[in-house]
Amino acid sequence: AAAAEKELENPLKPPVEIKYTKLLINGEFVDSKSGKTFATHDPRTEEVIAHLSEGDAVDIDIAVKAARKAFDEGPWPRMPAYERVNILNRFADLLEKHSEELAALDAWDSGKPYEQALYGEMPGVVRNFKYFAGWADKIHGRTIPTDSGHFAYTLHEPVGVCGQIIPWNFPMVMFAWKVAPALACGNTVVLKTAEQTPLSALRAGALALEAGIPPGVLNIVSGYGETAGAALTHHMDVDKVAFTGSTEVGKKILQAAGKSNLKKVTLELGGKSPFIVCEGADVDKAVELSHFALFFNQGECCCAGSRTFVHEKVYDEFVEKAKERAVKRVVGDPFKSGVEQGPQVDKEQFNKILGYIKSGQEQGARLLTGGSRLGSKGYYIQPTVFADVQDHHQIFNEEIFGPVQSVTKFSGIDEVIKRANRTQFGLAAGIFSNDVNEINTISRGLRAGTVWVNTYNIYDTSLPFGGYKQSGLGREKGIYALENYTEVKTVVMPMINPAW
Ligand code: TXE
Repeated sequence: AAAAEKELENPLKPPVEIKYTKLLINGEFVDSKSGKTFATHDPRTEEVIAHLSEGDAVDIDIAVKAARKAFDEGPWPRMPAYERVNILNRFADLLEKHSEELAALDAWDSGKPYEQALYGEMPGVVRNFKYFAGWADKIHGRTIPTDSGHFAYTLHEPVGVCGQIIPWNFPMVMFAWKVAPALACGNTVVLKTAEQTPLSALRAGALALEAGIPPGVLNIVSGYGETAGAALTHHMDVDKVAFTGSTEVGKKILQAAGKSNLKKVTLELGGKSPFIVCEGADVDKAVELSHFALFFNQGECCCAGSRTFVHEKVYDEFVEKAKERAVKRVVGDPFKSGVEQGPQVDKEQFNKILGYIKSGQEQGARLLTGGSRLGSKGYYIQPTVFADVQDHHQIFNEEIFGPVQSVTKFSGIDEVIKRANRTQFGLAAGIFSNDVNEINTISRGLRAGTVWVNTYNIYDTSLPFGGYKQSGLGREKGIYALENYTEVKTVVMPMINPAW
């Protein structure tokens, strides 16, 4: 039997009032020009939480104009960098102060456990802003010797107006990964949030104003991808687009940049990350870590360890224990303490996941536990484990983005490296081993942007994150993120300037 929804004592009741539902443009909360609204839903009940102003191409254009003005004429890019440091630190402090409220909005809107949002995600959000605030006055170029005897140096200048499009799986974290480096480098931003989770960013936007971020520097437009999102990517006056979402839409964004003004693009896309359990592994620990690698955040994680490769020597024991662990997973109301897994974000994702589960069964993978929805209300799915999954199975190749673990057997290191790399994706990977030679060989052999060894889901602000192959373009976070948000200007002059 799959894990039953457990009724837990001590329901969390965070203070959560929805104060902001309009678009944030030029320092003010305004209605969309069309007057249209859209609803965001509670995935626990499928009921409407709130109606929000729905931005489209017209509103995006107004927001881009505001961002352009703030960039061309406003104080933000030209103030002493130390002032930006102070303002961004103040913003970080306000985010910290309002952590409970922001975490509650994210849990409500997305279905993620409130405790995870509050204790697991909000500290990283705050740290992100502090980290990039720390960079804001340390961005500088080089003095470069030349053959021609000229005096030459580089300036690292902000790119300009940045369009940023984020998904729904980590609303506040994605907000931080995108907005913090862009603002630290002196850019202005038009952020398009995901239609499923628009609430927290607007609240954070109000805090940005309170912190002293000038009008027009951070604009937030709620709305749909095909309208507001696409308008941002096609806009002739947007200098850069940063996107996190599906590989399918990532390709559209690159095309839009090519068709419009060749705006710079960074993409963080889907994944099908391998988690490799080697032969000498402690099976109990390997089971726990691989469980966390896949099931974290309802499996709605771009770097979910969604292909579990287990060495044949430990395979049978692993499979049995992976099933037991999934059965024990606590699924339930994200506002109850101790809940590990809430509902999936929306009906579309819910149906997509159930479709993959069906496909796994039809193609002959062995269903160990789970396999259907949990309860009759809300988008809850039973933690599901398949064993004996084969390389050609659909569930082994496509991103499920749900609580479905696929376990397969391997017998040698060369074999597992080859099979792990046989995918269009290359976002992340996990290795579980106590043999340093094995660890070194596999980590060098894998084509993936992050390799976690005997750990998983570590997202320090200082660590670059991004994908090989169709998992993306560029790296976010850490010092690497600064390159996305700066242009390099080379200045050359004679060493001794001629008298005019
Ligand atoms: O993604 P979309 P969806 C994967 C995951 C999931 C699948 C579909 O496999 O099941 O994608 O999810 C905006 N121009 N990931 O449909 O559509 C959209 O409004 C510009 C992985 O939610 O890519 C939202 O803000 N923007 C992922 C954002 O793009 C467009 C996280 C993401 O939505 C657009 C989410 C367009 N034409 C899903 N169409 C990750 N890498 O973590 C949509 N958008």
